[in-house]
Amino acid sequence: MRLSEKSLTQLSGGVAKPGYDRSKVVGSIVHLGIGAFHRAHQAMFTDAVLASGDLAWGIIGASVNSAKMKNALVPQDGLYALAEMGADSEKVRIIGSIIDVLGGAEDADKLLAKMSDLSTRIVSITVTEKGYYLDPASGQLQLQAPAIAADLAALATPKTILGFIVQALKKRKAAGIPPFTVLSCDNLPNNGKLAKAAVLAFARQVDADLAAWIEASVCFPCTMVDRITPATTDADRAHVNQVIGLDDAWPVVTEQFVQWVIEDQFTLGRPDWTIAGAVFSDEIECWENMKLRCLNGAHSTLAYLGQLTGRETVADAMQLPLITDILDPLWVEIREVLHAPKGVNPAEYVESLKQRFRNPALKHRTAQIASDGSQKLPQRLLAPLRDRLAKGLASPAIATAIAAWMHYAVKIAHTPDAVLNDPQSAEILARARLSSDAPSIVGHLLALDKIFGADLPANADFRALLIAKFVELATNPEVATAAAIRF
Ligand code: CS2
Repeated sequence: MRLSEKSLTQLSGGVAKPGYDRSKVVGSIVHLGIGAFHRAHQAMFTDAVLASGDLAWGIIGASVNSAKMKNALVPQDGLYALAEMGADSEKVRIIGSIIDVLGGAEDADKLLAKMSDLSTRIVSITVTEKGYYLDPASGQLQLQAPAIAADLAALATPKTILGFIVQALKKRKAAGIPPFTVLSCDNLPNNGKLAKAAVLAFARQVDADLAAWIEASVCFPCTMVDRITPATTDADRAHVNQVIGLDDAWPVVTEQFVQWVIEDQFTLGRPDWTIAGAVFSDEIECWENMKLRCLNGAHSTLAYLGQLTGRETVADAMQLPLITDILDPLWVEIREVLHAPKGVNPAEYVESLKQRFRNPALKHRTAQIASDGSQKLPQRLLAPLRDRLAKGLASPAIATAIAAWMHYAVKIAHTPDAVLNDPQSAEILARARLSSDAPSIVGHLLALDKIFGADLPANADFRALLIAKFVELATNPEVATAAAIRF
C-alpha cells in the first residue's frame, strides 16, 4: 500500500509520524531544489517546528526543471520516510513538513504565483553550486550562459532559480508586498552573499530600481549546512519500505549527524529551527570554511582517489591506507590555515569526520561526490591552498588532491563512452586530450582559469609540485590512471 495521509494508520509500529494536523499547516516556505539533501535537512528541522505546535511554516517544494519528485511525492501527500543510519543502529520516521510539491514547466506559473504571494515568507534553495551560474574562480554571474540569457529575454516565463526569484520579487515590489527572505542552503562559502550577488547581477539586467530595492530590502542570510545524504538507491527503497510496511516511492537515507548554523536575518520572520538543534550565529564564515574545507575538501579527495583505486563508496575508500595516508596530511595542511569557530577544536572536528566517513551503513558513492569538480575545487581545496601560498607554506597533500582530480578527468577523457559530470566538461575533456605528456597535461588543465584563476598557473613552484604529485600518482601501482600518460 502506498504511503499517504490515509495509509499512515497502517504504518509499522515504532516508526514515528507527524503528530500535528497537517491540514492546518500554512505553506510559507517555498523550497527550490527539492532533492534528498533538503528532505534530510531543512525539511526535518521544519518538521520539528510543526511538531512543537507552530503550524505557520509548511514547505512547498519545487524543482524548476523536473517533475520527478512531484510525481513521487504528490500521490503520498508530500509524506516520505527518513532513515537515519548509524554504524549499528537506524531510526526511520515519516516527515510531514512538505505540504505540496511543484515540478517542471507545467507548474512554472503556479510556482511563480506562490512566490509572488504575501503568504511566502522564505524562499530557500538547494540547487548545488552550478545552480547559481557564477564563475567558480571570479564569482561573476555568467550572463552568457544560455539558460540565464533565455530568462533575461523572457522573464515572465523563467526557467532558472534566478529568473524565478527576480521575477517574483519584481511582482511583489509592483504590488507593494514586502520581499521574502532568500535562504541559500548550498555548499558554498558565504552562500547568502553569493546568492545575493547572483540575484543582484541578474536584477540589474532587468531594472536598476528593482535591483536597488532588492539590495536595500531583501535578506540573504548565510548558512552552514551539514548532513551526508547519498542519492537513494533501489536497495535503500526496498529496505526502508520493508521497515515502514508501506510503499514510499522516494525515501531518504542519511546519517544520524546533522548540523545547521544560520545567520539570523529574516525579512518576514522565521521558524524556531533551534527546536531541532539549529544554531543562529554571526560566525557563519568560520563555520562554513571549516565544513567546506575539512569535510567537503576531504570528501572530494576521497572521491577522486576512490575513483582511481576502484573504491566505490566513501567508507570503502577510508579503508585504503594509500588514501588515508594522503588525507591525514591534507587535514593538517587545511587546519594550519583555518580560523575555527569559537569553542570548536578542529582536531576533534576532523576525528568526528573520520567516524562519519567510515559509517558502513551509508553507501555514499565516490562517483556522486566526484561530479562537478570545476564547481567544488575552488572553495574546498584551492582556498586553503591560496591561504598557505600567502604564508609561504608548501602544500603537497592539497597538490596530490588536485592531481587526483586531473587524473580522474584524463582517465574519463581516454575512456570511450565515459561521461564527466561537470558543467565545464567539454572544456576540461578537450584540454585533458591535448597531450599525453605529464607536465603538459598538468599545464593544460591548470590553465582552466574559471577554476584555477590566473594566480595558480603563474606560480612556478606550485606547478612543479603539482606535476610531481601527478607523476607520483601515475607511477603508483595501486592507482589506475589513464594508460596513455608519458613522463
Ligand atoms: C559532498 C556533499 O557530494 C558532495 O560534494 O561532499 O554533498 C556532502 O556530503 C555534504 O556537504 C555533507 O553535508
